[in-house]
Amino acid sequence: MPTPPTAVSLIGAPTDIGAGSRGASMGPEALRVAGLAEALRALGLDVADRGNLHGPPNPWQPAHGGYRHLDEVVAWNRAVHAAVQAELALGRLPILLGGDHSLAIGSIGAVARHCRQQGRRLRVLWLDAHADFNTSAITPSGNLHGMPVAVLCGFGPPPLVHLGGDGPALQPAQVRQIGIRSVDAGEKRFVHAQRLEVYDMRYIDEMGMRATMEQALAGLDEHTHLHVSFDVDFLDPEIAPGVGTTVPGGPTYREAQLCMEMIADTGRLASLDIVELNPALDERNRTARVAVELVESLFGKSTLMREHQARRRG
Ligand code: EXY
Ligand code: MN
Ligand code: MN
Ligand code: MN
Repeated sequence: MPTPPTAVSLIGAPTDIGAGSRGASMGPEALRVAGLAEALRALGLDVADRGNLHGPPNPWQPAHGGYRHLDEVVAWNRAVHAAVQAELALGRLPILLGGDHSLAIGSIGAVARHCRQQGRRLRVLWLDAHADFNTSAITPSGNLHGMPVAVLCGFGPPPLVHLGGDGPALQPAQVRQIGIRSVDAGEKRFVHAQRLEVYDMRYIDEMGMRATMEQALAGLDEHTHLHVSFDVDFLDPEIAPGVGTTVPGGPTYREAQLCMEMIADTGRLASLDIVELNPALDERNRTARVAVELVESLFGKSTLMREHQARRRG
């Protein structure tokens, strides 16, 4: 059995700089209030909360040249990149507490650079209602939280594409997208052109979450660093109303939990983003609590019955 990670570091990035609505800046604190650190400690992990990063305020401006707040998004992502890189260098598993999903550019940029240095293979699981594969030419909004996968694959403004040094952070073949159900017209064409591996909700409905995850996780080995980018809007709005971009028809609680449990079973999880939680739109922090419960499953919390069944089977 692979060894699960034992030391994790929470990094707060309190900003909504890339989002289309305000409030994701309160995400890190809502996850803390929902008991994220305590829940992970209860699983036996060494948890360090590094506090919050700092960056520019949200000027709430319209798009220029196809992007909203590009300079500010670059500044926040530089801070995220440095913080994630520092934790990876310490041999700890970084957990980025967003903040909006544009911050995955810095987070995954640092992870990709670390993997190149260590000669490890990188697989990214993108759990999201959205493909986040827009560019300045096709975006309907200019919001950079709709573009991080494209940027990480080399399609975006140079200061973001080159945040981590040389070349794009990722190849499209390293990414698996799960839960997708809202993709813009131009974005859809670009997803096809770049041959992204997308397991959309239709696929999950027809094949089931188990078969979906078996395919998304196929080919991992002991040299693979598995990064999970968990956009909370992945979840059905019935269980997760506290996000800026709800899309009906997402995974149920149990489907999402099975997804997390199957990732945990690989023993390869090595870095994580929790993004797009918007406490201003939540109901008494219930979306934050659901996110914490699912992260517990991601780190190996399982039901007593499963252990019991395994023991009975011998
Ligand atoms: N595709 C839309 C856009 O680019 O504006 C909406 C993107 C929402 C992105 C959310 C965070 O995943
Ligand atoms: Mn997203
Ligand atoms: Mn999303
Ligand atoms: Mn580069």
